[in-house]
Amino acid sequence: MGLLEGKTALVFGLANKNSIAWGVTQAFHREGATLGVSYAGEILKRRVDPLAESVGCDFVEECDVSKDEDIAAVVEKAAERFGKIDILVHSIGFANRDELKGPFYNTSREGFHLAMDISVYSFVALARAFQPLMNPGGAMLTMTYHGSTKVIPNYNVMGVAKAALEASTRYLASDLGPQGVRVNAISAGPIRTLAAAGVGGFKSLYKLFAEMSPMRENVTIEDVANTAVFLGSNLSARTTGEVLYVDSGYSIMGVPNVSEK
Ligand code: NAD
Ligand code: 0WE
Repeated sequence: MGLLEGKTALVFGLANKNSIAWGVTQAFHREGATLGVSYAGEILKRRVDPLAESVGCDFVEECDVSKDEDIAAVVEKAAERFGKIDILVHSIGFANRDELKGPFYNTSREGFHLAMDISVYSFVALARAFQPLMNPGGAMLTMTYHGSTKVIPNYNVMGVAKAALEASTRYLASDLGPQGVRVNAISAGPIRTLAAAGVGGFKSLYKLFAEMSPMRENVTIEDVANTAVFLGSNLSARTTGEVLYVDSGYSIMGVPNVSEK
């Protein structure tokens, strides 16, 4: 029997087959969950529709999380279709490309606001909007990165946004705990997704990761997805407000393994 049998999950942030959200969707399907997916805009529909179809998911909704009316519309449709839901996955982040290079102090006011709105506030807004639909024993999940607590060159305003996202996870966990809903974050190592494409220095960062992490291996969307299964399932019944690292141990290292060189 699947670990998510009898549970309904909504996954936000599907863009293409490389998306962490797609890994999560596939793993949830494998574990027997009933699924709904959401994507950002019209242009992604062409990619997302066939992916959803391949896992027998016919709840596929467009939702730009910067628009309150879009969020309200998905809530209404989800209530109509599923009644209650058990798992909500937030796998969304965005900053303007020009904020992800050069000194952090060059972050514009507008760029700061945008990154915080799409990457942080959207999780708070989704949590509020879906809270009335959540079954007790339910779980909410978001995706974060080590740049929240340590400086990763060029990650800049996204690092600040991830710090706020992790703090939001704790506040939401405190709010929703009494109704039996858990809220956790997964901190994934670097993965080649759309959100990593064209990021200056990503390639060397990716390579360094495999060399420096205790397990000497990069992280896949399947690795992240299996942890999402755990955090969405009853196996993690008493874990909430946590940031769980899926990073081959990278973040525990103080210096690289110089003895190997
Ligand atoms: P991705 O590009 O596949 O996913 C990012 C998603 O955010 C896309 O589907 C995009 O459409 C969506 N999005 C952007 N603006 C939106 C909006 N206004 N409304 C709705 N959706 C919007 O890349 P990914 O790597 O799968 O990213 C998913 C999450 O994982 C992000 O929060 C990212 O920060 C986080 N993360 C990624 C990595 C990595 O190395 N790839 C590592 C750790 C954490
Ligand atoms: O969270 C992320 C992705 C963040 C991201 C990336 C982009 C690139 C394209 C947010 N917005 C945009 N906007 C774009 O226009 N990661 C953890 C992956 C990532 O992004 C980096 C990294 C790593 C790792 C950016 C700079 C340095 C390292």
